Amino acid sequence: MPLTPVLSRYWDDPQSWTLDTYRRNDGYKALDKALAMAPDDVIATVKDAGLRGRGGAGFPTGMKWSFIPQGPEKDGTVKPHYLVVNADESEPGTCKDMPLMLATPHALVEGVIIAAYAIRSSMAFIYVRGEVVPVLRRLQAAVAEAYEAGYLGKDILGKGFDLDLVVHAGAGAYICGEETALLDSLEGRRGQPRLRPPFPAVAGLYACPTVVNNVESIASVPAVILNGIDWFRSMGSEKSPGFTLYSLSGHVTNPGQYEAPLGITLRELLEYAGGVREGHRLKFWTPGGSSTPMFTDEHLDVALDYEGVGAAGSMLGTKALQIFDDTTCVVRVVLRWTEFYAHESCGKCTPCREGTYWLVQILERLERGDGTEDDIGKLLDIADGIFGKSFCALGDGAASPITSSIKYFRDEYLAHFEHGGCPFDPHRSTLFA
Ligand code: L3W
Ligand code: SF4
Repeated sequence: MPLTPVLSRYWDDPQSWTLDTYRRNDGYKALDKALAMAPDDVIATVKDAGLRGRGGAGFPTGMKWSFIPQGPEKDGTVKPHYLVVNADESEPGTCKDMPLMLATPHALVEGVIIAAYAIRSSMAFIYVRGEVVPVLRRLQAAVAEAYEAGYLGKDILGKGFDLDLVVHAGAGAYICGEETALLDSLEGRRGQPRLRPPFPAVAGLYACPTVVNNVESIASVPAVILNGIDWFRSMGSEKSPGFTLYSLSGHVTNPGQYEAPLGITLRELLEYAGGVREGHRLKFWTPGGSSTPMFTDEHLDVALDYEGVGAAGSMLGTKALQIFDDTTCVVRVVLRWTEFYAHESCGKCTPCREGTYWLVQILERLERGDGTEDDIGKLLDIADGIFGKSFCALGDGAASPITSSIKYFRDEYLAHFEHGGCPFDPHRSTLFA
């Protein structure tokens, strides 16, 4: 399957982040086209194209937009609508939105204006992870350029549409990538998930109808509007159409972003990326970041779309393909991920708050060689107590590496206490090396 650079096509252009370069590459032509359409027709185009959310869940973008109520509420009041871009990318392995915003921030800004027009919103926010200061600066500069050029503000391009766009820096909590925690944080409160339903489309920011979309989803909208439904559907599959960014990291010769139709396989992507690093073989990998159950070399030919990965027992997630070769201790990797989830757990619900703490304790003792065979059962019990019983998806994400690693690498867990420590430690046995 060939690569299909759309979002990443101009990333290597000099000054790719400036308005001048973006416009030279057809930037803001989609906005012209969209503003000549009725808002509902823009929604219908995105819906019929089949664009699905790129933030992890794959929810149909056009459908989400169509949930925004039109007209007055039952009591006759008209509430404002908000568009919020989730740019709080922080899942281990997930690294597509930051390069996109660094290289072509105007693709996101143009997508925001089109999406806001479609949902009849005159106020939009980009909630960006605060630690990534260069991205924040690029976005702020792009937004300032867009105001200057008349793409933002009052009466955009003389079409009578008004929009203000605020770039908001988060304070660096993974949980603020969960859409309702993000909204709480944006409102100035501590970022903790809210009960859903109501979904943000009904009661989101300041209890008003709100669309929350991922960066890549929104940045894909201009290309969909400009090139049309058939073009978008000429890539990918019936249920997972289009192109997307796959991020390859870890033990791969050329890590980076590879933009391809949905449904490409890891085997094909590895050919573009120069394969697993020389002299080693693939041991395990994640299809969509650390929250998605891991795969092994048995899954090299799984179609990397929502259906293919789901049928193979995982989730496409953020398409963050973390590659681990045969020198890697799976217990150590799972321990590191679990430490991340324990640290980032917001503490609101007991299964996740307590469960992730205990998972770390058990994994630590297994890793240093002080565990017992019972510990594997305990890990599975605790993961079972978290999965599907936590308040938000962070809990499920924390349980997934535990269950999937034990499913594929139980022997390696056993080896840790049979050999009194990590078999990959060069000072110990080299059983699995
Ligand atoms: C209105 C309904 N809206 C669903 C909306 C909902 C949301 C979207 C998807 O988690 C996953 C998670 C992570 N009326 C609706 C409705 N919606 N039903 O659709 O909702 P949902 O609940 O399926 O997922 P989610 O809460 O958005 C996202 C996984 O992604 N993930 C996370 C990666 C982390 C990052 C990052 O670092 N930035 O993306 C990776 O796999 O585990 O399963 O908008 O409102 N009836
Ligand atoms: Fe907070 Fe974890 Fe519960 Fe989510 S699952 S609400 S992060 S404690």
